[in-house]
Amino acid sequence: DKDVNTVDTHTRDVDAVVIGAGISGLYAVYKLRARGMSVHGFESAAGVGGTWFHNRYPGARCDVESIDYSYSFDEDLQQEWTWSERFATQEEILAYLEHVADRHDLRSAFEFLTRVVSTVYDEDSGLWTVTTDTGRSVTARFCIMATGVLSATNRPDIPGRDSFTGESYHTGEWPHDPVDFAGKRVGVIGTGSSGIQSIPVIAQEAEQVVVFQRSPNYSIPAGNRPLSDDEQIAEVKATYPERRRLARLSGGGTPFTPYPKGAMEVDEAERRRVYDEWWQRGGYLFAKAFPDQTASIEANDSAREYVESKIRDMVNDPKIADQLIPTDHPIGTKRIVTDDGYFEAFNRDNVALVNLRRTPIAEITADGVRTSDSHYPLDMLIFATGFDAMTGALSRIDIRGRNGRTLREEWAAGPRTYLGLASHGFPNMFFMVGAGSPSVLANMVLMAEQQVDWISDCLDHLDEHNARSIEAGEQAVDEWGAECNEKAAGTLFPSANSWYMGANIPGKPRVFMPYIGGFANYGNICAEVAAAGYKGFDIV
Ligand code: N01
Repeated sequence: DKDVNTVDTHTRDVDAVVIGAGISGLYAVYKLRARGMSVHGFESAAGVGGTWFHNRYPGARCDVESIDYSYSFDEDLQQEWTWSERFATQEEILAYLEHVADRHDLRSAFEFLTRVVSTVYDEDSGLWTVTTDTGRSVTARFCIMATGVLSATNRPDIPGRDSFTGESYHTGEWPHDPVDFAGKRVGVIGTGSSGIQSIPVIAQEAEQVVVFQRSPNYSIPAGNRPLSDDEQIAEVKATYPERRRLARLSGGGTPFTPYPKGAMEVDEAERRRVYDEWWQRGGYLFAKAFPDQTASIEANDSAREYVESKIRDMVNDPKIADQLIPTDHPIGTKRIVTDDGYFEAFNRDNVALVNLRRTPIAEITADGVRTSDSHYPLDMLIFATGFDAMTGALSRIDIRGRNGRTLREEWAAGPRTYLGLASHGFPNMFFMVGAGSPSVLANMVLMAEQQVDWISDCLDHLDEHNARSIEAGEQAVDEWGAECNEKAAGTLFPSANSWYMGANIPGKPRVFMPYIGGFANYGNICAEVAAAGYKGFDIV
């Protein structure tokens, strides 16, 4: 099996450890090696791919167009690889990442099936000691935390959760062997992106699907289609550099900009025309049709009403439609789901909606789910219950910086970073695509490239100055936190109980975690900090 470890497993010291072999970790290995550094990677899974390794549930796709959700660093790769669909399946994205890993010999850096349990900084030596669940320890000067932002799965503590004796899965830890739904009664808990993508696909095969919905979500049909037109593909490839340039200038890392006027600055007919156009484009980008849509409640209401009427058109039973329409958050302040046939699935005889706001789950039993008014017998129970997002993968590692201070302590009231890249007290440790950066609000692939390129330049700078370490200054962290909060406060996002806010995990601090000032702005700020000699960082 090519996924199994090929690296030598002797303890050795390296220039950098990269934790995680997803999109950002793979590129980090590539780039650091290109600088002549020795790199050792750790990955808890059996292969590369991160998110795309784990999320194999039926219907899993990316909601960013495949031609944009791909690396730009290798022009030959960009020209040679041809995506088969507008929105790629998990399978195709994983095949792509495996191809990239092989093309650049990236697997050889990684020790797979190895989970990092701690990273401890020693001030005297200036080294991090990275220890794994297999008992290995590696020392390194730099630590790149490419641990993913939607990677620590959340199985809520529902009474009786572990007593179910049928098949049980979490969408984010989906098995590699095919799951057979035929003739089975399947319960799905959760109606976020994972639930909404999988429910219509499961419904085609299963005898019955029972959807346990606590909060309805906005979802917009993807408008997916095959990319089989050679002329179109040739056109994209010929204009790739321009497409990437526009993506880097955008708010979200894809080559799209909102309509040039606000939703309330145009008349009803023009507004409708714009919404129609963005509806046709498909998916979550609808949240960005007008620039003020997630900042002004009036603008937001116009988008919400448009989508509500679409949902009513798609669902035959008006009583079911009512329950599928969110009432608890402005549209777009939770990630709008990009679906394929979700609402129509409720027109099928074999799909039932259980509204947990009316009849909450009392317990999970050996053979089903009991709500306050019924027992639903099930053969399979699927947890589409999401993740301890953005900070969960880091807080599951015992990270100790200067003076033995843990990252858990440092971030107890919410993530504290400078530019999302570094934290005070944790020299030579870089966080990839996480809290304090545009992260999940941007195209993850370009996001990862931007940060890794910045880190690589930063390491050049350290070398040029014979510096031993770089650390985020305390004041810079405070100011960046204030900047992130201020940006979020200017939007409607903090009003939603979203995972962006940490609201889905009991006890987690309520802080809007990503930087919402835009992908291009963020890139400019990072570039300015570098140009000013890494202003705000302490370099010694
Ligand atoms: O997770 P979620 P997800 N009892 O947290 C419910 C990306 N992604 O895996 O809202 C009952 O969104 C919870 O209910 P509530 C994307 O960024 C992208 O679906 O807390 N229900 C909610 O309905 C996405 O936003 C794609 O009331 C419980 C659901 O579980 C992010 O990943 C595909 C519960 C969790 O939804 C996470 O998506 C997949 C309980 N105790 C994922 N606890 C693409 O399309 C939780 N829930 C690219």
